[in-house]
Amino acid sequence: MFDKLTLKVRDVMRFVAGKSRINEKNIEDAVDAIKIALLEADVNVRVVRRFVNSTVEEAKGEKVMRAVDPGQQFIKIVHDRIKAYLGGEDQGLVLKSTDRVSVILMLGLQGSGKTTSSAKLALRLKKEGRKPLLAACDLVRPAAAEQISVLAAQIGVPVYRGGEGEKDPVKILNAALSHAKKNLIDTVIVDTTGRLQIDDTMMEELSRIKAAAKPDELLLVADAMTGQSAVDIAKTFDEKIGLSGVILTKFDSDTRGGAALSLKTVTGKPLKFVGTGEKPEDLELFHPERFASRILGMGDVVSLVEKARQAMDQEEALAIQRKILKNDLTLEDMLSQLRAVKKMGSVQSMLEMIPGMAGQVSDDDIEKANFRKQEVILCSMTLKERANHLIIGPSRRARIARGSGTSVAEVARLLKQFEKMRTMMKKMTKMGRAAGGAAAMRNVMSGGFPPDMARGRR
Ligand SMILES: Nc1nc2c(ncn2[C@@H]2O[C@H](COP(=O)(O)OP(=O)(O)O)[C@@H](O)[C@H]2O)c(=O)[nH]1
Ligand SMILES: [Mg+2]
Repeated sequence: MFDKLTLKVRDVMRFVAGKSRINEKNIEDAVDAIKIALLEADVNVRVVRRFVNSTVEEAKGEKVMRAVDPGQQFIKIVHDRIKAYLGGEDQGLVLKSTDRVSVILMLGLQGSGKTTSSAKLALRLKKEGRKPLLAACDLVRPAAAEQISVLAAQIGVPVYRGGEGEKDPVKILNAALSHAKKNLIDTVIVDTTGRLQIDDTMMEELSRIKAAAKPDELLLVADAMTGQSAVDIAKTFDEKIGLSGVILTKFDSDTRGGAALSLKTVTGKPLKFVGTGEKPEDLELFHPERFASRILGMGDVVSLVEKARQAMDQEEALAIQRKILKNDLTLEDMLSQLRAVKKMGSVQSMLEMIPGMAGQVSDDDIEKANFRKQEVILCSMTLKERANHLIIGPSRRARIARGSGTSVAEVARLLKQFEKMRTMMKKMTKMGRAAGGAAAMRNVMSGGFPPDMARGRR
């Protein structure tokens, strides 16, 4: 996600942060480089133009030129602007209280990921303690009802299907709604028919479904990989049907991120969720703040800790969080994190969240990093060694290498990497502590950039 953009923008940021003085020329050069990066990321041209004009204007203002640290000020401006283009604040679902039935209508073209996303949302709501029902209102594709039933069984959510030969989605919808009322269901997620292209028949059918459903949320499901066309589709659906938000799917495969960056400005509709894989768990609430930090290469400790929390049990995650803050992370923690990473699935997405790693890792690097090997090395250490890495001298290193079937160099590399991780955490902590703990860490990420992080030093 945003891989190339992140790399480019980081270069610019590093260049600017290194300047003790900023003049109009510096600013223009920097903004120009960002402009090219944005265009290459397939961001809408008009959006780029607006971004450039407003950033230059603000950056040339008194505040930046006269600031004690103008580089930091400039970076903050870019960060806040990217955050605003990504939609500003987090936008979750707006549903009724659980004593009534809320309806979520899923719209979009065929293959965009509607059915998958319906199941993902259902699972998410179930985890939040709601009682969702999936309504299979895609009657055009023969296998559609079957597909949603399989997914529903997988996540343990009920599904409502019409009878054999039923041709009218509105009938099924109405039946599903009364079924929901009788069965203490509080949220009905309606999967609809998509076509390969927007056409009048589809829009008419959706209008009828909308009128019957009186939805609380009208979500467009669009494929992020289609870039600007996802934004155009959102615009059309909003004009014809009306949307409350967008889910961008296949975010895991979209390296450019142009759709996410253009959507809010072009359509005025918020990006609420992103699909990050094919499994029912692979749906994330979209956090503009965190993505802005990620694009600037600041990593994203908040997401990291939260994601780890899902994979580890709560206790363990809290303990690690506490350790990060106290800076007494051990090799033992590294081992449990490695194992958590394996549980989490995508190593790439995990690494992207680590400060300084964003845009630095390719799949190739991940191969080289060889997580399994690291796990074996860590397992060949004694508990005492894992509790205190400082006792691991040359002879212990040799023993660990022998025991794990690796080389002394590989053991050394792991230890070095661990040191690096600790140093990085220490930097994060310093700024966190100075401003008062973990909550402040979040603030720091949104505003006051610590100088060495913004410079991208590791
Ligand atoms: N990698 C990836 N694949 C996805 C995602 N969402 C959906 N898919 C895949 O896209 C294909 C089409 O999804 P489907 O839900 O059937 O689309 P629909 O026609 O709109 O209902 C399926 O193969 C899904 O597994 C996602 O977020 N990431
Ligand atoms: Mg479908």
